[in-house]
Amino acid sequence: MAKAKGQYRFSFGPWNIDEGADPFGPPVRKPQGLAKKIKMAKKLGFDGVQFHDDDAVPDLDSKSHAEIVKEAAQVRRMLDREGLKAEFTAPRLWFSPETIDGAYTNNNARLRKYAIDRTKICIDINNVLGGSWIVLWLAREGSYVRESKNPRESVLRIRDALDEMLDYDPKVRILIEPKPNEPVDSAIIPTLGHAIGLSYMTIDPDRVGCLCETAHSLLAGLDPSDDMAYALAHEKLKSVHLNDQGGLKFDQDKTFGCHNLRVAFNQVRVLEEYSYGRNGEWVGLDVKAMRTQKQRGNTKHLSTSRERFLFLLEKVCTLDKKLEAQLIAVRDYEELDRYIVCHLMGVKYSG
Ligand code: 3MF
Ligand code: MG
Repeated sequence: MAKAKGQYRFSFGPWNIDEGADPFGPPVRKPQGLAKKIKMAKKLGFDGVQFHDDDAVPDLDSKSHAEIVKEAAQVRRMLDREGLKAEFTAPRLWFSPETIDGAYTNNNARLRKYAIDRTKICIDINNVLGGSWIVLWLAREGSYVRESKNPRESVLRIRDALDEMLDYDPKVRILIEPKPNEPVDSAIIPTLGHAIGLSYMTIDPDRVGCLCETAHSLLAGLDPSDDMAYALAHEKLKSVHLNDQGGLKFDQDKTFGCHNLRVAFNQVRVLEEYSYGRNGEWVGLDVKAMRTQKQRGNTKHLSTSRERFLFLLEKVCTLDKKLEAQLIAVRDYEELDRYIVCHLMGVKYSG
């Protein structure tokens, strides 16, 4: 049964309001603190915030466990005051000197231990924040030089790391956010299919799901709505990072639907058709403002992405399903295509 419209809850992370730096140039906008970003969320129509462990507790490697818990509790109070919820916390395992050559797949045992210890702290922070899951974007679990890492061993090391997390906290739920490349040339877990396969290798597959990001599927040459459908068929689609991407380039994190409205429509459609959100799943928007954007309007990409999701939801709900079924029954897919495009463009369709 289709879910009533307007019941979606939206979330984003503090990194989605940024200063516009890129590998070729410095920041162009003023930084805004976490407290300010949390305050802005509600006004922008969002109900949830996503975190990296060190978004909630900056410089956490230099702090005691008690200090970490105390600071996380302060962030929890900020959220409570605004009527917001934490969606998830993700360990930032790609920034420190310890994770230059990867986290769970690092060739050095001492550095692999750093990654596990840091993840356990992230789980503790998430519990204080009240987040539903932890998210693993396996940023540096891969190689630049094929021979530098054992790819089979790496899969088993990531599995062992997942098992250790599941064992550490019997309630923790883990989502894998796969991405085929960037920053590494070649990722060990590049797609949702890999992530789901890996989940079944763990000691508790029911607590391991996935997060599908539009741009990451596109970078793997896949259709994001098909990827979502695949994860839905496994009952493992627990979060999404909607955005857009102009083909096989760097990860652009463009405003949802700005590049390919039809691909965006099909993502909204598959989520709506299978009642995504009914069990507390959020619609996350992992979008970035263009570097050209001035300070004013530095959150427009967030409100526009949300607005576009809702416009497309309207298109999903007003699609003539009977006509669609008739055209499928007679195998007139040319006509089906014509109808869908008329519908999306808002022009009158005459059969
Ligand atoms: C990279 C990403 C990341 C993750 C984030 C939370 C910085 O391409 O998409 O954003 O979404 O780390 O898992
Ligand atoms: Mg993402």
